[in-house]
Amino acid sequence: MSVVKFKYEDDICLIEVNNPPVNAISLEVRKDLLNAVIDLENDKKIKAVVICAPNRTFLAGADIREFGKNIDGPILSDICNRLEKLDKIVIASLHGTPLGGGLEVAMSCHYRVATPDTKVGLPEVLLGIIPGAGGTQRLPRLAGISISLEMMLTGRHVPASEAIENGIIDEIIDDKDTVLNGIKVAKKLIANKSKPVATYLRNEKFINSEETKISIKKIKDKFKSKHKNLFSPQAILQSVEEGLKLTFEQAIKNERKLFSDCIKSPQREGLIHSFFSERAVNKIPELKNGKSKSINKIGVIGGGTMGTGISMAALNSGFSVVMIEQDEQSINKAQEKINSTYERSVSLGRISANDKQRILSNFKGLTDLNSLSDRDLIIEAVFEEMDVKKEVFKKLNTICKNETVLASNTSYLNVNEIADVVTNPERVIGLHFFSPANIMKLLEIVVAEKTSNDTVATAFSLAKSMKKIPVRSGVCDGFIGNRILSKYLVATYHMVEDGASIFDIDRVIRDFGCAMGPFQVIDLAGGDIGWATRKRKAHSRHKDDRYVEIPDRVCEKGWFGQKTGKGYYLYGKDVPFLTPNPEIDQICNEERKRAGINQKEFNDQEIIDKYISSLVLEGVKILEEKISLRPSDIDVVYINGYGFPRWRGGPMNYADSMGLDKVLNNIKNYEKEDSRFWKCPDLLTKLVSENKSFKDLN
Ligand code: 3H9
Repeated sequence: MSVVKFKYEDDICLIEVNNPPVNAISLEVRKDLLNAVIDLENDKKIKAVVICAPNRTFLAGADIREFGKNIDGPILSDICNRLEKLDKIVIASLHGTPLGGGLEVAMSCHYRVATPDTKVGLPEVLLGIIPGAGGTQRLPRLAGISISLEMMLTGRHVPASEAIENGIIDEIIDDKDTVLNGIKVAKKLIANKSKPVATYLRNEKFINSEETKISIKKIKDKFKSKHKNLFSPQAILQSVEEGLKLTFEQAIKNERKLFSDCIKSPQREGLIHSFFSERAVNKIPELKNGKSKSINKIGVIGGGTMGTGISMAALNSGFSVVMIEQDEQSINKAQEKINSTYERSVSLGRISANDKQRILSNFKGLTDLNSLSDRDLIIEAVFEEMDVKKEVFKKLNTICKNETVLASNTSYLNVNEIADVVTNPERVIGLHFFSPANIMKLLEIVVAEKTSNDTVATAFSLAKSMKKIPVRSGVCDGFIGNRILSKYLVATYHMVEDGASIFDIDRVIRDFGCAMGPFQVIDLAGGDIGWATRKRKAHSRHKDDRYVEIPDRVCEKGWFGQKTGKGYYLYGKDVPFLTPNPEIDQICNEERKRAGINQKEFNDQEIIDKYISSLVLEGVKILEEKISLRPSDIDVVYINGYGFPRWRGGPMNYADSMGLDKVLNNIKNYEKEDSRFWKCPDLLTKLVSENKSFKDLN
């Protein structure tokens, strides 16, 4: 069946696109659209054309799966140019999310009508490319240069009410029937004898003036640090700036060239990998038969940083929340924290005072655990200590309804053990939120041995309501994220003891694109947390494991990072960002001496190689043990929870791009120095011997 259908109503031609799920503009759609335009070029009877896509959404952009493949056939840019030059009025009837190529098609039409809930945008920058079908030239002509650049550099989805103010759409009709909306407008325009006005001729907002230069400079300054390392934002700016000096035709050619450069860039590959990986996380076996329970009332136990963050994440999604703390003083403190966070949002204009009141009307802070008896789901966020957690779950077992889902926000502990204290452990699950839980998108959903499919389905549905990115993890110490983190921190300590400077390591990892270096992260989280974990695990450490004492020496001085004003760096009102603690190097030197290490120098590449190798090494073990279902899930965890650069597609994707043989070779070399830590997993050897990559396992 054809993906583009035609209907005729008197002198109006209706073009309906139907390419589920999101009407992506695939080769087939482009072929059909081009044929339609050719027919219309030769048709003298038709006076108006309506393009719409009556299902889920108007065209949501090019078919991203085609990028990087050699595909012969019409290109969207040419179709848009011909569409725009038709001698009949062409109307785009929009609803849903006309994004990227979808908006570019709409902007080549002569009139745009939209339903009120429509959101438009050019999000190509998020995929490492630029709008390649005239978007960089037509959007500025409709909306002006500043607004267009801001839209293209952020990829933001702009609601219809704003789009009409900016001139991107012409009319909003409060009727969901996108076909009727289009026909209604077509009839009106024919009756008014309106003539088609091509967007490329509308130059009044696209002028190469001094004022324009100043606006562009302001935008460049605003996005400079955000887009450091990124290729496509520069190409977007270049296309617009150069377009100002070129004819429209030349500007389109220039845009096409820049688009092709972006397509070839590894950043495009990394970002598109990230896009599809974030959608693949929902493809898990439990969701095939699991049925989500209805969740309205949530209980949160613990009012610390995690408990308050989780409560706010739930409140923001409209859930009723009861939070439990041990005593009045603690609950008041937690309530005050929540209140002040919303107060700040009001003062920043993010929400209204009424919104705050409405959200907080769903919140109660109490001290009696029995108050949780009516809750549909409870998230425990108490102290990270097995006995404390078990005690809480034992009590919940007697207090809660049988069908209440019981979740633990543990970041390391064994969820099977926690589940065992409950009569029906199939309702127990781990929900590992990341701090601040009301902001961070990642949610590791830890499926224990006896967790039922329905409980898993409920957790995934909760994540969706909270607009989180859920990743399924099996049970192990630290799950996917923290288990890899532990490995990589130890690898980092080894490097430091071997002679690398802490500040060089942080710089190199930041330059690689990570949000922060490992020692900055430790200072932010508090060095005492890792110290407590190291002490907890000391008895289970093998006598032959290499143990570096440098971080312990730092903690023994009471230097826990930001919270104590001193850690690996110094903190304070007048202290510049990233000022090294001058005593750290001395501690490192003393420890190297004590451990009898012959110091060596590390270059930047050696630091990155060890960093990536340690992430991949543990990642592969996690795959072997089936803790993670696929490499791309590990990528999603690292991008959304640990500041790994999205444009590198996550550590496993980056390893693929390096070549797994090179990663294996590095690990084998390190194995010669420390065979316990760097023991090479069989799966990696197997993949290399079969000439495969992690992509093959996704
Ligand atoms: C572009 O247009 C370049 C142009 O300048 C042209 C140059 C020549 N292609 O997100 P969902 C799949 S670049 C292929 O779960 P939602 C997605 O993988 C493009 N597939 O739904 C998923 O598949 P599955 C610019 C796509 O309702 C399914 O559709 N456009 C595409 O939460 C449902 O997706 C964009 O960047 C695509 N373009 O959100 C828009 N889009 O079910 C990207 C989606 O097998 N898309 N899929 O997992 C989005 O932002 C969201 O998907 C959207 C719907 C808001 C549309």
